[in-house]
Amino acid sequence: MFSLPDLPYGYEALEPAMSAKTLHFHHDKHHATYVKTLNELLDQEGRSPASLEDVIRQSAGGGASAAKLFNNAAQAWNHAFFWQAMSPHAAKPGDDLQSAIQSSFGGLAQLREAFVKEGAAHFGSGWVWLVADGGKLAVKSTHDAHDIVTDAATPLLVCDLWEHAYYLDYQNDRKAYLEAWFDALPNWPFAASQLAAANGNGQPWRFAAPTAVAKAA
Ligand code: MN3
Repeated sequence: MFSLPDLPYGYEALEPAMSAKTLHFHHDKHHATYVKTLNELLDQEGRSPASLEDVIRQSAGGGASAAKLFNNAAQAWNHAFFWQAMSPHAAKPGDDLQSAIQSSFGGLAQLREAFVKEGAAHFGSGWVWLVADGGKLAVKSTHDAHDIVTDAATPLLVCDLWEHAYYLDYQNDRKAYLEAWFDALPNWPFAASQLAAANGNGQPWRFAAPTAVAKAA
């Protein structure tokens, strides 16, 4: 079964951009429920997959019967990636990442503008991503649970656009949330390691492998 990953920092660590109250609800309730439901669905189907990425790929586009499994698997993955994509330590992109941002967007300010615009304009729930795709960086958004696992692109960063991610701190002002998020929270060293992996240096981040569950005979 898959485990709910711990936050890589304390609940207060991302304040004031993201409150401890938001993180408690978001991690301990929302993310936990996706992981719990995922494990229940896999148990019902008698499946013991090798990785969460396998579950996502196998259930993607699988019609109504696979949709619930896909949604919970993808949301388990997306939230774990989202926690990694944030850091309490404000930093600037390192040299390699900065030069990729420069060549793809013209600079960090232009990336910020594109990221905030894409996220603010995204209709309904979803995610806004910075990805590496075919040697270029790009900003894209996905709907609901949809992720980048089934995509050729490699995700570098993600910001959660579901209301549960920001409503306690920003009410309906998603744009203010995105601006504060981009200015304070991106984990640029993590994004740089994802970019290196996209370029063949090292492995991209993966969800922790499931632990075996002893089955009754
Ligand atoms: Mn969420």
